[in-house]
Amino acid sequence: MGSASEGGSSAATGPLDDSGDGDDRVLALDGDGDYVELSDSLLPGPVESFTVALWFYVEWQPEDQREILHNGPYQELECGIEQLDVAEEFTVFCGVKMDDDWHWGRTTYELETWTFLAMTYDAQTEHLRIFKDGEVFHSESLAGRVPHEHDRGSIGARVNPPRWFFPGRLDELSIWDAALTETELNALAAGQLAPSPEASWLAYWPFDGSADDLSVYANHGALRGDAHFEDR
Ligand SMILES: [Ca+2]
Ligand SMILES: [Ca+2]
Repeated sequence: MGSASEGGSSAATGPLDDSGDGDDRVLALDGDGDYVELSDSLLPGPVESFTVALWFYVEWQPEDQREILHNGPYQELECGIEQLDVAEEFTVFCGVKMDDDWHWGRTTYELETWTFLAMTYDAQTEHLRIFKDGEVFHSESLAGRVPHEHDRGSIGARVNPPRWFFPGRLDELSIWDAALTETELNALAAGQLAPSPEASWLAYWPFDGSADDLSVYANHGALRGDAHFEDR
């Protein structure tokens, strides 16, 4: 996967429209007061295993940390971007807090490039893995409990008070009740993975003109600031 795989691969081309209606749009955030406030937690209840997956595109990297998604302060789950030093090392990170300890993965990303990010936790194998464009950049043996306290989730900022606004575009944010395999993640990146008996949506925000969650949990988002939708 990644930029080396051209021709038919999705990772090099960005989010794909799997609805067939030609109406694939993306959430556009200007990095100044724009975000999506969810009506409920990112994880709707107790889960053993999970996957969080999304496409992101950064317009410009601020000097401070900015959020892709966040849940807290009790059910802590977070992905974001951060400039580590003046060497223009732009990084993307994801983490989950389990049994009171944060577990993080971090890697570099390219500006103005659609990038597919995924974090999986498999309770059977006790393994946390984080992927960029289908490649693992963090792998950790981890036994513990995924937090499930009720909490307010947000996309593109941290809330209470709103801050750390994401400067770019987000698309196809999905959360699953299983740890997707690499094959499944590649299919998801290609817009070809649908919920099944093995893996179901805990949430799905396609951002095709609204911040509605198309899963049965209906954790709909409200647009704040100038958040809007653009063609991919
Ligand atoms: Ca979309
Ligand atoms: Ca704004």
